[in-house]
Amino acid sequence: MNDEILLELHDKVALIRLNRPQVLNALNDALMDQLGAALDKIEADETIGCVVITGSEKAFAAGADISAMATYSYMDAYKGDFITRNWERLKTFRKPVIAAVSGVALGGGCELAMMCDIVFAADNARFGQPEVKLGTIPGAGGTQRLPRAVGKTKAMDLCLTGRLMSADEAERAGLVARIYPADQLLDEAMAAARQVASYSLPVLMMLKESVNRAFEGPLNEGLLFERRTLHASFALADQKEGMAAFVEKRKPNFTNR
Ligand code: DAK
Repeated sequence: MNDEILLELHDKVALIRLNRPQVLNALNDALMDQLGAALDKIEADETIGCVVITGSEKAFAAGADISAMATYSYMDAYKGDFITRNWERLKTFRKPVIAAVSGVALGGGCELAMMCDIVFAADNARFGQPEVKLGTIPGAGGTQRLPRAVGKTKAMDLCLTGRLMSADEAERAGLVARIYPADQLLDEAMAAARQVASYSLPVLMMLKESVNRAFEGPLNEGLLFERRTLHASFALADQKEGMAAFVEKRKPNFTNR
């Protein structure tokens, strides 16, 4: 089997590189299977606190592999649970994930970036949902996550025209958290991931779960979930340690308990 992704462990940070450069990291079943397997491994590894997913300088991912799906029938896609079964793994992954996007993030590539928790972009990055040009629609969350990220009118503009959006526009619209020169992007994403991973892992997981509630339910339910999760955090040894360290003017030593 080819290495459709490359997994590197750097202390508390896992770096996943999408690795199909000959097709601009177009996403096929094998790549998504390997991504899911890597996420399983990282989830089970207590020492890892944050993940960075990146592509090449030219492409984060140019979308689902068009040649692989071009001749699919409805039944092939439906019965095979096309892409869905292996894409869902990222959605259920509980540790923080940073997408470091350089070059194109189109179609499924943009959808993959949006499934991550934070998106950093290189100044050469371009985002889009050009499926309309292929006679189909975004199918891995694009019609749902893009409006939540950039608002309805810009999401409609991007999906209905298939045009691409620059890193600057994506940052202004709220899809991208930070922009860096392309040659600094990965270093900056790894530095942010190291910072995140230095905190208590159960707190990071609680935080991620709570922020995600903002996208998945009504405000009152989200606020209640947040409040109860805050209360639960007071059961953690890491909460005692974090607050004691502040009072004693020293660095906290979190134990993920
Ligand atoms: N699939 C397969 N191959 C691709 C590809 C893709 N998405 N994108 C690029 N490639 C290949 C090209 O065919 C070319 O291969 P060779 O000709 O060298 O063999 C190689 O990568 C380099 O591409 P170009 O020569 O085109 O490079 P350029 O710099 O000229 O252009 C480009 C870069 C990104 C503008 C262009 O390649 C492009 O427009 N690519 C297609 C972008 C696109 O339409 N993406 C959306 C794909 S549809 C689902 C979930 C998700 C999806 C579907 C279903 N379910 C849950 C059911 C997602 C759908 C999509 O993403």
